[in-house]
Amino acid sequence: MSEIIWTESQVIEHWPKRDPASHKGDHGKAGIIAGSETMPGAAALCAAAAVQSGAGLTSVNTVRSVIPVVAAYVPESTFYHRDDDLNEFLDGKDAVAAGPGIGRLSDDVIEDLIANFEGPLVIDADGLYHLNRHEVMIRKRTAPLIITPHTGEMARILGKDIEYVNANRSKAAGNLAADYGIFVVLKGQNTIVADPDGALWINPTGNAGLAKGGSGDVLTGMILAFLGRYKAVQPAVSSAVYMHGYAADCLVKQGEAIESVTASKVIQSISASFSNL
Ligand code: B4P
Ligand code: MG
Repeated sequence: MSEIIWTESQVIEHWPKRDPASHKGDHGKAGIIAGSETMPGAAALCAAAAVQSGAGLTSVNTVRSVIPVVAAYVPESTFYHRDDDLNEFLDGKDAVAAGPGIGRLSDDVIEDLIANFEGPLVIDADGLYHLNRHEVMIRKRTAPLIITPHTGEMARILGKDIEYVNANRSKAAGNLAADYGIFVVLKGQNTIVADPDGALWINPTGNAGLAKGGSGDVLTGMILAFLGRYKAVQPAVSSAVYMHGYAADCLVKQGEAIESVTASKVIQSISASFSNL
């Protein structure tokens, strides 16, 4: 399997310019299925990251009690209630991300998305918990599927232990991507993006300040926004991973203590890091 570092010059080369005459529909209609009563922040962070990363329209599908929390943090979002018709929510979406903070009992929605959503679909966090149940449907799916496990989640998907994944990161990501025909984002230091053809793209940015709850939700929102703005999946995903790490690196360079990096601060750093490129 070839391993290629996704560098700053590749991020710049693939960066989608914002046409001066464009309207919001040109920059991606992003759908987020996230949050639950005990995890409202996951939906808020994911939505804020998508908006900051340039998504044209960001809609959040969540439970009733979470809507005011997200609306206060991200007033640019629109909302759908989790119990309403999923097809109505999916209508017109260019890309969808599902999983952050939804709870492990919400597997029906993941099954429905894999079977029925015809655009790029990102599955993260709790959405990955029962992924293996959907193996047959994943193999049948023709639209892109991107999964974003951390080491612990990857170990569960593979039915191996964490030590195995740590010792075999490239092989684990590459084989799963090629076997299922999906994109696998294996997170951690030097996150790996494996594409369905078996190519591996290694991320050089990021720091241990990201090893804190909420960082993964931010990454999911960034990947979602980039998918809505790019034509090809791999450059979108690799560039989002790069900019997520780069935003955290910018914070530390500007004097933020590594211990004090937070997901909210990474979101605030997205704008300056885009301008730096
Ligand atoms: P969860 O409820 O799954 O919470 P989380 O996913 O860990 O939070 P979050 O979504 O913010 O972070 P994520 O890793 O997705 O935790 C449940 C359980 O899983 C916990 O018990 C936890 O200890 C365990 N667990 C979590 N991660 C584990 C791991 N790696 N190995 C074993 N067990 C684990 O996203 C974090 C983001 O930050 C990613 O983009 C990642 O690439 C980046 N990042 C993290 N550390 C980095 C580093 N050192 N350098 C560069 N980037 C880093
Ligand atoms: Mg996570």
